[in-house]
Amino acid sequence: MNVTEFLTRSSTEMEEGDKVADLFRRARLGDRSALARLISFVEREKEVLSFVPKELRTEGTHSYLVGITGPPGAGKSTLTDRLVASYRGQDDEVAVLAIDPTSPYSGGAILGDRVRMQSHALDSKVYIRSMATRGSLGGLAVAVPITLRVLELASFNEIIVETVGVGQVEVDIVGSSDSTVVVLNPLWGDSIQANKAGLLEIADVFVVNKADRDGVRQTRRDLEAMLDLSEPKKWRPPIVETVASDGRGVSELVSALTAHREFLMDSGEIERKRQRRALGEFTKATLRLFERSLWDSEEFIRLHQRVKEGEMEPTRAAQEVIDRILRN
Ligand SMILES: Nc1nc2c(ncn2[C@@H]2O[C@H](COP(=O)(O)OP(=O)(O)OP(=O)(O)O)[C@@H](O)[C@H]2O)c(=O)[nH]1
Ligand SMILES: [Mg+2]
Repeated sequence: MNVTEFLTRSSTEMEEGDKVADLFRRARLGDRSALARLISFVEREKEVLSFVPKELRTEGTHSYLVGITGPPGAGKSTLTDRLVASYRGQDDEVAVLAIDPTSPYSGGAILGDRVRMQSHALDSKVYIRSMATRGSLGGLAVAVPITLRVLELASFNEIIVETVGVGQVEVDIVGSSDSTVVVLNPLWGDSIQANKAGLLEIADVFVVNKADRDGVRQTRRDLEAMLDLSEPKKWRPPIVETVASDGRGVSELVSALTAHREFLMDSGEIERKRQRRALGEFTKATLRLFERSLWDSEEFIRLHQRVKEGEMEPTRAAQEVIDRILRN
């Protein structure tokens, strides 16, 4: 089967498409079980976005996307809980996507995250969803952006993505948000670790959480020094001190986010961010689809065998795959 055939849907797939379209309509009206089913489809790598009903597509809904990242245990979930409360105070509908809360780094199980966000468990205007990588980061890189689109189509005002800032995939995911919050703690050597993990480049706002502990001023100085050394940009990330566990500093964080959002709008940067996000999604989805469809191609399997037997040079075989499949 070639790519064209792969993309041509059978009649049963069309029926499934109708079902998915119906789920989208229900999700838009606030049906959480429909939303949950859509996201489960995405996790299982089923196609959903091509079945979004026309009337939902044309509205061009845009949610404000906030990414929260930082080292394990920095207080990301506690802070997320506070942010949710603040947005709910404006009567907004908020979705939270907690990525890989079962990761060995975080030590916090999904249950732990739920507990920390439990103040919103009974609020029908808040939707909290965990997504585990199950070791498949490649899958995650595609599943997260699609899930964010699904949540956007369900018309949440704000979507908060929480992820531990440990690997490139996680950093990429969160770094493509409209506003990215990097959460650090006092005197952990965090700022240096953050630098290594590439967290400094993606930060739009820095939070020094657990400001009830010693070393806040030192950490702030470290961060300021690092910002001074980095290339000057139109937006200099502010540093906000918070005590997420009792709510201190949270309103400053909300103000910093509002200021950044206004900067994005006024400078036109928000459009560029969305374009970059769409293009990244397109590239990743194409590669993923291509990779999956390769194994349905007899031509690919034949060449695979020839490389295995040492009958053909790998790069030449790769070129032939591209020539034959793409020009098909
Ligand atoms: N002292 C103090 N403790 C805090 C503060 N914020 C959060 N904590 C505690 O720090 C621990 C970790 O908080 P979480 O919100 O789960 O941190 P996290 O970054 O989401 O953790 P992972 O998702 O597991 O990486 C919890 O026991 C919180 O109660 C704070 O400002 N001060
Ligand atoms: Mg957490």
